[in-house]
Amino acid sequence: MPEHQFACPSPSAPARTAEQALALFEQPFMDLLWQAQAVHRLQFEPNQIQRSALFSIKTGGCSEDCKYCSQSARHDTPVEREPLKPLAEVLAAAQDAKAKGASRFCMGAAWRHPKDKDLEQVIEMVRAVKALGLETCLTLGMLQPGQAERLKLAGLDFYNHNLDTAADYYPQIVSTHAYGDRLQTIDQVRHAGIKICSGGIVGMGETRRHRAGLLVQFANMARPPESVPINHLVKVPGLPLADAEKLDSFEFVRTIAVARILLPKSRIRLSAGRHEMSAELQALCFFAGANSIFYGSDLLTTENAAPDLDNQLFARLGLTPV
Ligand code: SAM
Ligand code: DTB
Ligand code: SF4
Repeated sequence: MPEHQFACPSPSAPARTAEQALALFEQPFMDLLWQAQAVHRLQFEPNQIQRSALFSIKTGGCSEDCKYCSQSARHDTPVEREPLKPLAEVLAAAQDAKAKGASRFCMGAAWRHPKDKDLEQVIEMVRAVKALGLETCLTLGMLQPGQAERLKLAGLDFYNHNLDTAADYYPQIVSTHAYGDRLQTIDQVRHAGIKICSGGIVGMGETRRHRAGLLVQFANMARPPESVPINHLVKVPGLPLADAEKLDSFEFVRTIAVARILLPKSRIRLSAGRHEMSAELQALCFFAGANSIFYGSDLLTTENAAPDLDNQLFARLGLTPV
């Protein structure tokens, strides 16, 4: 079976095909949004949004060549390398995020994979952040056998590891690791009993079929990710994708809606790129089924929408935090 087909379709649901997902995309916009909103209301409280704070615990200097990433050592971007942050700094950021209203704290490191000695320090961070009463999430790159189990023992709630795009487009975006490596880490996380956060990026020059292919990968997992971040490419100067054509906003909303329909039980997170989106576009994304955001003035190396503006938007739309 080629790698981009489905390793483990759910025993209870028939495998979805990219053609079926494309048919969803191709519906009239209003029909698609109506359907997505109906699915959303069956599974979730319709006016509640979950908020995750994001914090870079180790920045830049990554060995990988992901064309969208400002932290790759292979691209000449304005990002300065920084070593693993001390525990006290991470804890202060987590306390601040909690005070502002985040329910989850996601710590990201620009690694191909964590070394065992680094993992020991990260485990201390997970323990300390959890003790504040926050949910914890890590994104550290690929995991070696046994590492997911150590993170589970430390009490980690979520591990983020995105597939980013369809399997057949991935080699055009990353050459230093393979799609199969990403799938393997996701499998290890699932088997260790940690919840999965996995999504992708749009606006990288991919086709609608690629966007459909990414979503179908998740839909056909035996247990789809609990959390699915949909990022819009942030065009950092110096990236190989810095001049990628902007994705049409309605196509972005369609992607959220198809994600909601194919992944009815997953929280869909309106992720990177929100800074550039109008309040009206974000409201359409929420109507299409997005029910989570990254909350806080920074993402990893780029700006996020300001928390004050987010809170004003929530008030205008009658949305409440989880
Ligand atoms: N190194 C780890 C990895 O690759 O999984 C964790 C960090 S990596 C920055 C996490 C995710 O951020 C990527 O998988 C990608 O989806 C997202 N991301 C990175 N740069 C981005 C950008 N310029 N625009 C939108 N999303 C981006
Ligand atoms: C995810 O899907 N998006 C976040 C998080 N998971 C780690 C990262 C977004 C990064 C945006 C570009 C930057 O700030 O470097
Ligand atoms: Fe960026 Fe992660 Fe790729 Fe490294 S592995 S270049 S941090 S996306």
